[in-house]
Amino acid sequence: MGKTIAEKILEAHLLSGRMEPGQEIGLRIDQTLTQDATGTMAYLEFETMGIPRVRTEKSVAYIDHNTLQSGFENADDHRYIQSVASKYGIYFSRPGNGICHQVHLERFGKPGKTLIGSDSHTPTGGGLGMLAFGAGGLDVAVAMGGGAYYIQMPKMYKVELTGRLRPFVTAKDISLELLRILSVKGGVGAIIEWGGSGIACLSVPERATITNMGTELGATTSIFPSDEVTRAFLAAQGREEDYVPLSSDPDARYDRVISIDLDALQPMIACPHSPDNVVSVESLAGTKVDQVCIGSCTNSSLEDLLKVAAMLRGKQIAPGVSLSVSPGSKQVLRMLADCGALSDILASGARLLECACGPCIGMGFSPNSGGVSLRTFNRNFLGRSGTKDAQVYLVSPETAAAAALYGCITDPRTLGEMPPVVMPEAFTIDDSAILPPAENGAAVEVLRGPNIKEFPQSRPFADRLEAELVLKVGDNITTDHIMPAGAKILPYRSNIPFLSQFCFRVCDETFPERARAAGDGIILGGSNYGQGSSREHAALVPMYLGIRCVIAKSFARIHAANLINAGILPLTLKNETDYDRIAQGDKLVLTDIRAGMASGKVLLTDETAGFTTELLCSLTKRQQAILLAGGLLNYTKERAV
Ligand code: MIC
Ligand code: SF4
Repeated sequence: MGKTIAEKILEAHLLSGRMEPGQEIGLRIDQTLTQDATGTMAYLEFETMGIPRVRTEKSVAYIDHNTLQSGFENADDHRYIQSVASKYGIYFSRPGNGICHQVHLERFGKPGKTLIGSDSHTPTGGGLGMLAFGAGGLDVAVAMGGGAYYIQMPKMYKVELTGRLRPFVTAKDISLELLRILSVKGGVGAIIEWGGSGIACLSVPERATITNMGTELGATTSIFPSDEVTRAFLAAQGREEDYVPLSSDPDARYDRVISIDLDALQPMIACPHSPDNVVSVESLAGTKVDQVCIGSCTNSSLEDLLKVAAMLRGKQIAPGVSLSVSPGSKQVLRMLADCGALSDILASGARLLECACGPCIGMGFSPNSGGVSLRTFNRNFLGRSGTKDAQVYLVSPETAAAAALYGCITDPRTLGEMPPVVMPEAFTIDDSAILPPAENGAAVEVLRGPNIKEFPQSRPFADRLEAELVLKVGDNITTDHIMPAGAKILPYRSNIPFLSQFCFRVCDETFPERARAAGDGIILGGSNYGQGSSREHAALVPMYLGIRCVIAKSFARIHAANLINAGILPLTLKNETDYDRIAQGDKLVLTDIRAGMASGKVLLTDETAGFTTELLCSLTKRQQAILLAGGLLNYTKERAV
């Protein structure tokens, strides 16, 4: 039988397991990436493994999230990561060099290779034909040490594009349209392959916008074929030798096929507070806008910003709008400067921000109270911008530029002709901000600052757990609810005790205190619990606060893995109606946990409500052993001796 692109790459990297849906498979990982907000933890974990040098083909440490330095914390963390990278054989991309996914695409990504990154948007690499996964920091640490990366064999979905994008309709609109069709849960358990005649008109950065936002669908990853478009991109980056062609077989089998007709597509917009809350831009035209932000790993390529510059050229932004532009990389910024497009952007009244995540993760540029912000980003979760009552919408760079000019949501197609944009034949190559590791790592001293606190210790599982249900939450809880980010909190990503004060505060201000007071605790969630970021802090911090188990209708993939790695037991409701019977504050008892882990069913007694019910526990043998050892770090250490 024919194979999909993903199946071909999986097969070539298979270390264990059978490639049958739902089975756990172990994969050899060629490349890893980290960013600073998850990187400090990943490197602390790597250090405890006692491995002298990474065993991957290429590992890169980026600094792009925590770049505001309003105290010693971020600066110390940057210095720690730089020294650790140099010691253990990891390339170091300096702050200011750009957003990890954009730089990785430009300088390191290779078709046919596997990549895992401690950031949920690592699937951006799928735009180049890589099989790229977001993962928790501990999984990345293990892969750097040469260990396998485990996933459940996903289903295969295909999105067939026909026709051509019309002027002012973009790759971002394709992503938003798919989110409208599938929702933030629609890609769970699947790899999405993109194909059809319509992909020929999409450049690699446009494809990367689409694979980037596959994360918002909950997909395991997304991938495009590697074709002449890929070759041309790699050649323009001076890396044509990295090109290999990749396509699916004509008789490859897909579990689901979705078609999108590009000729009929129009500009789309995701409304507050979820990326799948999508309508047409046209339907919201005239809504007043206070702020527009262009950038993030979704839409900060040279091509995106040349289009924005062309639309802004010779014009002024509306007086009521504040516009920020954050180029995705130093390469993008230098090329904008060299061709004069930067000048067009600045002359329009835009504010230029660093080549970093910036406002996307609430690091500056928070909207005014109740403000309407249009962003070219991928997430508009409640509170993520740093202003809890802000109304954040997600759009394409073209729709963003149109809103900045007119001060209200504007369908860019009403602006007349799209000014022509010509992409240069070759990109400017300047890798001076990517520092190679030391030849002799043993001689490098790792530099630590006082903000780096100890990794919290999790405990092995006993057979019985008596605990209070300390929090009950609804569907689609994101990691931004569990462990918020933003300028005030993000500098403390290596300080779990400090972070713990902010856990779940978007939902319930009293949670951290109540959880601590309760001792052992349990959380009850709805469906798709833990969607969003790969931050393992959303598991480590609850673990630090005493959470031993999370019960939900269903879990997001990376978060479920992070819970297990942190030694927290994820259980799913067998009868969804039990959700309504269990109340916050109830005393819960789980019995025969060990046997239940093996049989797939754990008994729960709600002593307060007075009933007993069965919960599902779908753990592989490896995951059971991790939980019984008290988390992946303990498990890895136990096996090393
Ligand atoms: C995000 O977009 O939420 C982040 C910040 O990039 C996270 C990683 C993190 O929390 O550090 C992600 O997507 O994984
Ligand atoms: Fe950075 Fe935002 Fe991309 Fe996350 S989604 S990596 S915060 S730009």
